Amino acid sequence: MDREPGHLPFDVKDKVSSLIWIKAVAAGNAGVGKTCIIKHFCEDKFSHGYQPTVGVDYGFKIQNISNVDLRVHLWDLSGHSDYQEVRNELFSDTQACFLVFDVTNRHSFDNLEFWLKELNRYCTSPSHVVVVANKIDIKAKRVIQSDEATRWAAAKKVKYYETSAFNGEGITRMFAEVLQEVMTKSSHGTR
Ligand SMILES: Nc1nc2c(ncn2[C@@H]2O[C@H](COP(=O)(O)OP(=O)(O)O)[C@@H](O)[C@H]2O)c(=O)[nH]1
Ligand SMILES: [Mg+2]
Repeated sequence: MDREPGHLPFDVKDKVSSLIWIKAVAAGNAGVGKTCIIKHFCEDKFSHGYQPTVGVDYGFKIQNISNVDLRVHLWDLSGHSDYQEVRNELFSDTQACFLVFDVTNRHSFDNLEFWLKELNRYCTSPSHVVVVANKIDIKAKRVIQSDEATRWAAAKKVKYYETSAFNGEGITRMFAEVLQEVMTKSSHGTR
C-alpha cells in the first residue's frame, strides 16, 4: 500500500465535483400526467392506472448530454394542499421546472398561472421553467389548442412543449433540450 492511512489515492472532491447533479420538478394540477412523463423519461413506460401522488413521486436517470453524464433527479409534486410543506421544500434549489397541463382540461391550463406563482415564490435559485402541454394523443377531446398555449408561454417568457406520455411523442426532445439548457446555464455559473 502506497497510501497513508486515511488518505485515498485520488482527490475525492475532484471526483465528486465532476458529477453533475440536476434537480427538476414537475408541477401542475393532479391528473395532468406529471408522473407518467417522468416514468416515460426514466423507464420508457406508461402507466394506465391513475394513482394520485401522495406527497411526491420520484424518478432518477443518468442522461448523457454533450458527452457529460448528468444525474437527473425528477420530482412530481402532489397538487394536494395537505402536502404544501413538502412541496415548498422541494421547489427550492431546482434547476428545471416543468409546468404541466392537460390539453383536454381547461382548468389545468387556467391553473398554470397559480403554479408559476408558486414557483416564483419558493424557488430559491433561478430555475429553467418550461410549459408542457400533455396528452396531445387525445385529439378528439382537445380543448386547448397550440396557438392559445403558445401565446400564454410567450407572454410569460417560457418555452413551450407538446407531449404525450402515452405514446412518447415530444418527451425525449423536450428533456434533451431542457437539460442542455440547464447545463449551458450552469457552466456559465448563472444558475
Ligand atoms: N391518453 C393519455 N393519458 C395520459 C397521458 N399522460 C397521463 N395520462 C393518464 O392520465 C392519468 C394521470 O396521470 P399521472 O401521471 O398520474 O398524473 P399526475 O397526477 O399529474 O402525476 C393516468 O390515468 C394516465 O394514464 C397522455 O399523454 N395521454
Ligand atoms: Mg403524480
